[in-house]
Amino acid sequence: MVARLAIWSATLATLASGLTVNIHPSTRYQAFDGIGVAEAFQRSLVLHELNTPSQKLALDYLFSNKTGAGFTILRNGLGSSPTDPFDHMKSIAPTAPRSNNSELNYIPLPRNDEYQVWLSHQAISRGVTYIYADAWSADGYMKTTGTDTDGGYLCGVTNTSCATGDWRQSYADKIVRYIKDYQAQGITIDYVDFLNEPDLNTTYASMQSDGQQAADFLKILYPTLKQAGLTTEIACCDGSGWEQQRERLTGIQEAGEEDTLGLVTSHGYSSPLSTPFATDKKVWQTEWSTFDPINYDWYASGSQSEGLTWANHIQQAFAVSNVTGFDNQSLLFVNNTAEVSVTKRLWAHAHFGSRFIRRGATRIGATVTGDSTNALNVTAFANTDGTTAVQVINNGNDTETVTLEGLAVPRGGAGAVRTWLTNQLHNLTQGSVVDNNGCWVAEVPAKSLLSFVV
Ligand SMILES: *[C@@H]1O[C@H](CO)[C@@H](O)[C@H](O)[C@H]1NC(C)=O
Ligand SMILES: *[C@@H]1O[C@H](CO)[C@@H](O)[C@H](O)[C@H]1NC(C)=O
Ligand SMILES: *[C@@H]1O[C@H](CO)[C@@H](O)[C@H](O)[C@H]1NC(C)=O
Ligand SMILES: *[C@@H]1O[C@H](CO)[C@@H](O)[C@H](O)[C@H]1NC(C)=O
Ligand SMILES: *[C@@H]1O[C@H](CO)[C@@H](O)[C@H](O)[C@H]1NC(C)=O
Ligand SMILES: *[C@@H]1O[C@H](CO)[C@@H](O)[C@H](O)[C@H]1NC(C)=O
Ligand SMILES: *[C@@H]1O[C@H](CO)[C@@H](O)[C@H](O)[C@H]1NC(C)=O
Ligand SMILES: *[C@@H]1O[C@H](CO)[C@@H](O)[C@H](O)[C@H]1NC(C)=O
Ligand SMILES: *[C@@H]1O[C@H](CO)[C@@H](O)[C@H](O)[C@H]1NC(C)=O
Ligand SMILES: CC(=O)N[C@H]1CO[C@H](CO)[C@@H](O)[C@@H]1O
Repeated sequence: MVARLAIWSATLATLASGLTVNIHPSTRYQAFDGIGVAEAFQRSLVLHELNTPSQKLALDYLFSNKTGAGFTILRNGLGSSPTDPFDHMKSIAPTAPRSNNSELNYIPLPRNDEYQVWLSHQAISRGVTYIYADAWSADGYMKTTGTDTDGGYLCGVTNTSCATGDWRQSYADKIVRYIKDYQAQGITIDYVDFLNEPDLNTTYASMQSDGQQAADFLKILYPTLKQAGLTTEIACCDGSGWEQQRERLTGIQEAGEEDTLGLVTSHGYSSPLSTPFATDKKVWQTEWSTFDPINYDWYASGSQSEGLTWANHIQQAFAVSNVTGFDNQSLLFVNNTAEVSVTKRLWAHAHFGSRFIRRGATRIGATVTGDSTNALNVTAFANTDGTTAVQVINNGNDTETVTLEGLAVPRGGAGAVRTWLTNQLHNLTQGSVVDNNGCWVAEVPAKSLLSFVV
């Protein structure tokens, strides 16, 4: 008895010096749509070529809400290339029609799409809720340059003058056809973007556009989608960085076309995510990565490609930049038809995936008290089923004893509170909390991400 008391008071002494994470359920922020992954550029084919057990493993790593990251958004590529060598994405209208007034020369869904259709079904069967189709460019014959690669502009938008005329309606018709082709395969495309990194001119498929020029096409695309009876909403513009996207969104707003958008999309390469965009539209970060060699570390030197770095990027995207979705890093590597390995980044994403946070959840207030120089960063999301997921990142060098306060005691008491830990040694390892008079206490090791699920 005496011995037990001694242990108990020692525990309390440790607790008293710890930090408190305060959850404020009535402080409600943006809705949560999910986290996502892109398998454009024939990456779906790579997954398809895996042998059966490895394929199941890879798909489960990405999409399973029981054993994987629980991604619920899939970003597919909408092809613009005339042919499909290497990773090129072939168009459904690869050869030029007689003129901009003629119907396009449609072909059945090319190879890249066949595998994207397959992957979309695999993803949906594992709980994916959003399919996002993104075009890197219009077809070459619709552009000022005559090719889908190396930048150039869509004929018909501001500051273009093409001998072949205005191709905006043709491009809009092609997008409608593409959505209907997927529909015929049982796949609803929820969002479509007609641009990718329109601030860049690259050697692969690329099409440039500023906000005014995007607005010039939105004027045509929006009514064309409506007339076709499609519920697919328009996303724009997958700017290569947050500020490049902000500039394009501002241009669209100034041109009076913001209402045509269902979603604002940005990448994180050219400039990282920062203050929110001035919009009531939902915002997704749809591509951001490093091009470093494969890095399986969670934390070694704090480099850009480590898991902990990405855990912070994801958390800050939701907490600071007001996104409702966050897509893709180099998460999973396929070496040959049998070998699949995942990086720690996958487990960083998993803390924000559908195992813990479901579509329709709302981000709620979460603050840390106890020591103003603490190294914790926290976020919290309330699910519609009454559960709450709290993500605590300890960027510091010391283990922190963290008390969670502010949430109603769930049925089952502390036993209904679970923790999940990821760091250099752990990949989402399940644990439990100590009940301290209705407050729940857990240790968060240095350089770790711990989720509480209440
Ligand atoms: C988990 O995935 C299954 C499909 O495998 C889906 O039916 C279910 O709704 C998902 N659950 C959550 C909570 O997302
Ligand atoms: C895009 O870059 C290529 C290669 O540098 C260049 O030849 C071309 O003129 C550029 N296109 C535009 C529209 O700036
Ligand atoms: C069109 O060109 C004019 C003159 O070069 C330039 O001032 C304007 O910014 C351009 N507009 C767009 C939308 O590119
Ligand atoms: C074809 O281009 C011409 C010249 O720009 C334009 O007047 C016409 O409306 C375009 N056709 C279609 C179907 O958009
Ligand atoms: C955050 O985004 C939502 C839409 O998802 C919007 O209604 C809200 O005003 C935004 N908040 C801020 C601070 O920008
Ligand atoms: C994370 O913590 C750092 C240091 O306390 C702070 O500067 C930053 O704003 C925090 N980020 C979030 C998302 O809370
Ligand atoms: C990829 O597979 C080859 C042959 O099976 C092997 O030699 C190589 O080490 C593997 N590379 C990685 C990064 O796993
Ligand atoms: C955790 O995942 C990494 C790859 O990200 C793997 O190398 C390691 O063996 C896994 N550890 C455990 C304990 O499962
Ligand atoms: C952690 O340790 C490193 C190296 O000793 C130091 O540079 C860094 O400031 C420490 N971080 C914190 C949050 O104390
Ligand atoms: C741009 C990028 O990083 N894309 C990657 C997204 O994640 C999938 C799965 O790990 C990779 O195949 C893509 O290359």
